[in-house]
Amino acid sequence: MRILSIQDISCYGQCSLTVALPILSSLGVETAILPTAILSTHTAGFKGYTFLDLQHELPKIEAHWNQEGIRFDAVYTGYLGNTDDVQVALSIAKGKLNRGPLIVDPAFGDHGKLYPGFDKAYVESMANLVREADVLLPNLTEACALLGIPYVERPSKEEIQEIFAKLHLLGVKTIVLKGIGNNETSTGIAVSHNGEIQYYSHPKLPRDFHGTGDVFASVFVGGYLQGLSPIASGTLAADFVCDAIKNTIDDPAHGYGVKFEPLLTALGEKLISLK
Ligand code: PXL
Repeated sequence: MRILSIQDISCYGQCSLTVALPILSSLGVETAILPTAILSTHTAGFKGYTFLDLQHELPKIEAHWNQEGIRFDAVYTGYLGNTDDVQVALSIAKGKLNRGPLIVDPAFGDHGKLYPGFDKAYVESMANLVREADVLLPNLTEACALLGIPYVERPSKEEIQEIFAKLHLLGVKTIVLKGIGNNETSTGIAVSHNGEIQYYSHPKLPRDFHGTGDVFASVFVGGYLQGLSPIASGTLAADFVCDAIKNTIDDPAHGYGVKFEPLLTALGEKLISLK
């Protein structure tokens, strides 16, 4: 199992590739990277971050890999940076390098808002990538934005079914929707796969952290590519995010991400017990 993850590198701040690499390694998945941009930090809660766009480098890396006959068993994309980066990622993910599924975490917004620097054009370019995806991992903000419908914070079961139906019409086979059943004390996921919708809910912890979407996506990708079903992969990922938040919640100095590292050995063992 050798995959390619296409995302930015946020040098400091526990998100995107600095989260994906340790998690996927601990789940036994060899992961090559294609960084779309290098930022000094992530864009939430830091001011004056730097941003170096690497889009022009990516086709050169792709050409070299093709010359070497390198192939991947899946591509997993996350935060990409700008519309051109999405275009380049799309052409690479659908090109010769990838002989497996494309797993897309849209990673452009949360809580009804787009992340800084993103606009309607970015969402539309991400919709083009989503049309090619086999597995999609949106939160409710991203699902609604991709469909061009108003954000619903607490959708009914009927509204969830409608969101899934419309996303499937774009061409996606498997969808894991995050932030479902959200209330004061619990939250969860809904998974739509093979004509069936399954739910998993878990306690909601009283503090929000940045980067948990990337932690979720990375654990999901590792579990899924190691043979777990979509709902089992989503459950593994949701439980891991909860454990990582519990491990961080009492540390007031640690607000930029979650302290997931001490939990990685147990995560690897849990995957083995589930296989
Ligand atoms: O966690 C997603 C993410 C990744 N990379 C960068 C970000 C964010 C979310 O804001 O800013 C640079």
